[in-house]
Amino acid sequence: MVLERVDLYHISQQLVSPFVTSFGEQVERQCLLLALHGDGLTGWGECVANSTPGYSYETAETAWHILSDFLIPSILGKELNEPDEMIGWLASVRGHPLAKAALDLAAWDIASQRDGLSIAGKLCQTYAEGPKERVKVGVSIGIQPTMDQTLEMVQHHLDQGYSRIKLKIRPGHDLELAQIAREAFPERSIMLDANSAYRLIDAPIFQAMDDLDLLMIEQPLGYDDIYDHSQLRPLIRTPLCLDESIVSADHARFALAIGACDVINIKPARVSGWTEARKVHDLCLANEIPVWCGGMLETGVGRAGQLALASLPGFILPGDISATERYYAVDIARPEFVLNAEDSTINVPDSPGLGVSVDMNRLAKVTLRKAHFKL
Ligand code: OSB
Ligand code: MG
Repeated sequence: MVLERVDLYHISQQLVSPFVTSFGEQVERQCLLLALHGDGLTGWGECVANSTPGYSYETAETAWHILSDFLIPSILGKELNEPDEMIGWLASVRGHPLAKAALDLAAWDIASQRDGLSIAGKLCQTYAEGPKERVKVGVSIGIQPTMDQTLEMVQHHLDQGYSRIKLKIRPGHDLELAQIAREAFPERSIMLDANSAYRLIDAPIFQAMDDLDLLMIEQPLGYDDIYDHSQLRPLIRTPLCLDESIVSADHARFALAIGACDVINIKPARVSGWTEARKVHDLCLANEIPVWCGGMLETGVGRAGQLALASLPGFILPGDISATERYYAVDIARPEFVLNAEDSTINVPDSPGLGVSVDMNRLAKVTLRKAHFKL
């Protein structure tokens, strides 16, 4: 099919509660959405770059620039046969994975619709088994003002049915938090995410967590560092998971080669999209490295994409893919995603493409600016 037109939207949605991490606080969440048109079909993609360069160097502003001035012009008029062709067309731009992932997801959406398959079904065509129908999920809890509020928040999400809790940590808010959480919830699956806030010299903090039976510790050291994680790993007993520092399948290969991690959090956006995310998954599956699908507070568009990815066979750990209501009171996509409380899962969409539709009225209400690109 010929790619004829792209509509680009920069949106801002209020989060139900502020999300605080070691790199900052988010009250509203910005992102870009794009609609890719061809052969009478429309594919949607989400660029998870936010207003500030905290998690990634990309922002909604830089992604707007890269998409409008380089990426979108380079794909208009191209004939798309299979979705994995898209990322190759974007390769002349270095970096900017979050911007690229939006076009990559739209390509998966539109090509899956053409084939009458869900994205999960299309992604899984390369495996003996089909996609999982529901995937295990957990919840990621931002840093709370007090320890009591953290425990209340954990209890609240356990009551809702989430079986895995991730707590954000930062220097000065780490060991004691982990100890208190473990004491309050001795049987629960708890993990920590440091978002790169520590250095190798901080190893004793993580060694002191050895007996807390944590599921894993995510990205304790530098966002662009793989080597020091390989140095930290033999010093601690808690499984080490990488997030920020795995930006491609090659980086995953480097990490495995030097033993830098036990687990990888695969965020499709961070690795330029679903085609590359599946490569990371395949590498990990072949090397018996468990993976899970990370999140960036996605709208329903990105969340549908996360669920499709997490339906692949190697995703055996619960993902950061919570129900819509955990993020937004009202979202731009329908239907909303709900938690199956009995087994802490969310259903993988099974209708063609993403399996969600964008509510154009709602979209208009949250749009800060939009632009249209045609041949
Ligand atoms: O490090 O996993 C992270 C959100 C924004 C940026 C980085 C991260 C996160 C989360 C939230 O932990 C995951 C989610 O529920 O979407
Ligand atoms: Mg993380």
